[in-house]
Amino acid sequence: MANPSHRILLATSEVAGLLGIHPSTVKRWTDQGRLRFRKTEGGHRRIHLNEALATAREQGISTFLDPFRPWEANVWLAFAQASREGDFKRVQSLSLSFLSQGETDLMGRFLFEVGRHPHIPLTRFLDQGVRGLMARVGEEWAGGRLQVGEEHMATAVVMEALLRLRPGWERVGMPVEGASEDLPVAVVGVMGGDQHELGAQSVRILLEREGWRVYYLGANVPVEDFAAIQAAQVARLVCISFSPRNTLPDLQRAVRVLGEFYRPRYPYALALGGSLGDLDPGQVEEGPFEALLVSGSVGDLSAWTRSLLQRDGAGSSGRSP
Ligand code: B12
Repeated sequence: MANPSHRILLATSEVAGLLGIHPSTVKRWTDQGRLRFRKTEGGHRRIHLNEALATAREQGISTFLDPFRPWEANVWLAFAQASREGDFKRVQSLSLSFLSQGETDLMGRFLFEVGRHPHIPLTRFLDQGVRGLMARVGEEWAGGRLQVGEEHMATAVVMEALLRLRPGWERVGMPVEGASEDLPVAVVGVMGGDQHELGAQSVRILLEREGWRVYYLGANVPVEDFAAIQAAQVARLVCISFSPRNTLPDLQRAVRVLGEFYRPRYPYALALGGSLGDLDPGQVEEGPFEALLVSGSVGDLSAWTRSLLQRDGAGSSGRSP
C-alpha cells in the first residue's frame, strides 16, 4: 500500500480538528516555527499531514489516526472522500487491503471510525459503504482472489464494527441503561432460510440510533415468529431483511402470512427490504398493515419511519394500542 502522507496538505482548521486544539494554537505554532507550513497563492497556511502528526507526537497529543500507523494518510484520504464526496471507494479498497494483509482488527476499527464520523451520515455509510464493501468482497471471492475463510472474516469484522455502533456500545461492552420504556418498539430479523445478516444488522443499528427499541431476531427467522414477537412486544414496526436469494413470491408469502396474523387492535407498519434486484415493489400487496415499505435502502427506511412517528405524534410509545 503506498503511503502518500507527505503529499497531503491540511488547512489550519483541519489540523486543529485532527489534534483537538484551537485553530489559533495551530497558527501560533506555525508562527513559532514549531509546525512547518507553506502558503497558498491566496496566503493561506497549509501543513503536511506527516508534519501535523509528528508535531502531535512531540506534544504528546494522540489522534484518531494513530492506531492506523503507517497508513494514516490512506485513512485520511478515505475519510475525506467519504465525507466530502459521499464516495466510499477508498474506504472499500482500504478495508479490503487491511483484510488481505490479515489486519482485521484495523479493518474493524477503521469501519467503526467511518461509521461514527460526524460528517458521514449513517444511512450513507450503511447503504453505500458497507453494502458496497460486501459486494466487493463477494466479487473478490467469486473471482478467486479471496478465500471463503476471508469472506467469512470480512463478514465477522463488519458485524463487530456495526455492533460497536449501537448507541452506548462505543466504549463499553454493554448498552447504557436508558429510559427505554417510552421508545417505539421494532422487531427486526432476516427471512426464514436466509443466513445473510448484515442487512438486518444495518437496519437494527439505524433504528436504535434513531430512538427505537429493537428486538433483534437474527438470521433465518420463520415469518410466523415475526408475528408472534410483534404481538408479544406490541411492536409498532416489523422489518424483515431479504437477500438476493429471495424472490417476489417470498415477499408475497411474508405479507400474506403476517396479514393472516394481523390484529388491528395492535397495529404496526411492515418494512420488507434488502438486495432485491429488479423486483418491482408495486407487485407486493399492501396487506392490512398500517403502512408498507418495500425498499433496498436504510435511507428510505429512515425517512419513512420518521413520517410514521410524526403521524403518531413524536415519541409515541410502541406499547400503546
Ligand atoms: C457475506 C455473504 C454470505 C455470508 C453471510 C454471513 C452473514 N452472517 O451474514 C455466508 C457465507 C453465510 C453466505 C452464504 C451464502 N450465500 Co452469500 N453472500 C455474501 C455477500 C458476499 C455479502 C452480503 C452482505 O453482507 N451484504 C452487505 C449488506 C449490508 O447488504 P444488504 O444485505 O443488501 O443490506 C443493505 C440493503 O439491502 C438494505 N436492507 C437490508 N435489509 C433491509 C430490510 C429493510 C426493511 C430495509 C428497508 C432495507 C434493508 O440495508 C443494507 C444497507 O444498505 C453477498 C455478495 C453481495 N453482492 O451482496 C453474497 C450473496 C448474497 N450470497 C449468495 C449466495 C448464492 C450464497 C449461498 C447460497 C452460497 C452457497 N452456495 O452456500 C449461501 C446461502 C446461505 C443462506 N442459506 O442464506 C449470492 C446470492 C445470489 C442469488 N441471487 O441467489 C450473493 C449475491 C453472492 C453472489 N454474487 O453469488 N453468503
